[in-house]
Amino acid sequence: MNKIIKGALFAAAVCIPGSALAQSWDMPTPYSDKVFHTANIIEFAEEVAASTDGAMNITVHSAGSLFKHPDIKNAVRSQQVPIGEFFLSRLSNEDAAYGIDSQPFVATSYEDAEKLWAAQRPVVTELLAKQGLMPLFAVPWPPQGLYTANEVNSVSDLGGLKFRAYNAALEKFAALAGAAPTQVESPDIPQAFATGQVEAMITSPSTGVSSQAWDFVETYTPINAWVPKNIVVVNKAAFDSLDASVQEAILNAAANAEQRGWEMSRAETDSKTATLAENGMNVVEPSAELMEGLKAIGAQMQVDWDASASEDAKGIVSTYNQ
Ligand code: PCA
Repeated sequence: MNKIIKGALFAAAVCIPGSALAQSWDMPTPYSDKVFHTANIIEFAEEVAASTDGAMNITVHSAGSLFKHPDIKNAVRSQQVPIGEFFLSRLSNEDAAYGIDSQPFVATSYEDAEKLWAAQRPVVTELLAKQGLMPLFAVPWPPQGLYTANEVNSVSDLGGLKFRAYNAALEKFAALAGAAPTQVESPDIPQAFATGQVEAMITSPSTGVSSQAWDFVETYTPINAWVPKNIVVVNKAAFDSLDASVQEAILNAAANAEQRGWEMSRAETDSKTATLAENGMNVVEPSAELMEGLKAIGAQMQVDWDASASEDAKGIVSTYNQ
């Protein structure tokens, strides 16, 4: 009897590090496993598990499999899940500050995007804190380019095209160019083209490759119009309930993921554009006329953004322009 009790106690004791104290977090993300953002997040989760000796295990549920993209932020806010990833500028309807990275021709290079994020981060952090959320890291997509069946020489060539959009800013940009925008999540792009729901889009070379754009369009024009970001946020109450050492491990892994993600993104710009060409797409430099027309639309959108922005949001742009 005594022996059995001792045995049971011993078993419980050895279980403690592995199970009794171990935390498991589910993490919904919107994009597929083929996308570098997802690979980066999986590495983040692995680093957290390794550096906490298995005390914190984050399971990544990619491609909108646990929560659909539009629901991820509120799922984290309401503690249905403690952590998640989403496209930051999707929140622009809540505050213009979230959308500045998707405004056409504000920040079009990685250098500018870094400067913009440095200015945007404190404002976004404060806004998210009001909802009990805390940003962990943000990673940009490569600069956004134009996918069409035919060569586009001026804005008028976009007139009437059924255009895939992924947020309000792109919807507006496409509409102002005379196209007909429709919201489609990235995992649904091939289906949307195949069924004729859309016939053109603006997105990164990364998403062009992961959706195999060569199956449905022939031309890629790198207009490099903006450099939008994904953000990973955590529920602050869930984070605060963790041991200090686990919190530190998460923050360290997040800082590493941010740095690694920006490097991955930079590397993808050229490598994925090359993949588009290898698969038969014409990669065409934009004409001066096209760029002029698109920039005029961007300038109009920036006037509207300004009119809808809070003082704090406008402060992002003045800090960025300094
Ligand atoms: N890919 C995502 C967002 C921006 C990008 O490059 C998409 O197309 O949905």
